[in-house]
Amino acid sequence: MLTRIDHVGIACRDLAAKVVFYESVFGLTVVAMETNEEQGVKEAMLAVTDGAPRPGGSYVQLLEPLHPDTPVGKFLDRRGEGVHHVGYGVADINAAMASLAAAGVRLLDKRPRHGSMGASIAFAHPSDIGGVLTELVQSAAADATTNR
Ligand code: V0V
Ligand code: CO
Repeated sequence: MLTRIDHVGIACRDLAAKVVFYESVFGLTVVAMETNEEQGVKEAMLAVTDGAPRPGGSYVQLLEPLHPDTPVGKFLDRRGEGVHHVGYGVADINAAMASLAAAGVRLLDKRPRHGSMGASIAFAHPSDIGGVLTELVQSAAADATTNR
């Protein structure tokens, strides 16, 4: 079901400062910056790659909450800055969601939502996955492949 690690989501209080840190210390490059009102975040995707960034690659996703009363805002209050979730690539998000539900894992989304860089995403409850908030990601690149 899981084809790759799409991104590691990291909660931070100051997105601009963390972007500068990851760029200067790790030499990463920002490939997208978005505000996602539905998810309550301002976020940056930085490509983790040994060549040119490509669709379907791996990313660090830096997340700053838009308000305290959001998933990332509550996480920062409770646990402070750090790893918030892992996003895994899937070829077919609807099939992956059905498969998780059949295994008794609670989904936090009834249907796929809009994610970074045009992806379709859905979250599964951390309490059912050993304390790891888990995100399914069908990237726009995967969509394009399916439709070809
Ligand atoms: C909460 N818990 C976590 C957690 N957040 N455990 C691991 N990782 C996290 N990030 C624990 C919490 O400590 C509780 O454990 C338990 O889950 C239930 O907590 P709760 O009181 O229900 O907590 P809430 O109200 O903070 O809600 C947590 C959930 C919420 C996971 C339900 O954050 C959510 O719906 N997240 C999905 C959406 C999201 O995270 N969006 C932001 C990223 P104990 O104390 O009972 O043991 S947006 C994104 O990634 C995008 C756009 C993208 O990739 O494209
Ligand atoms: Co994410």
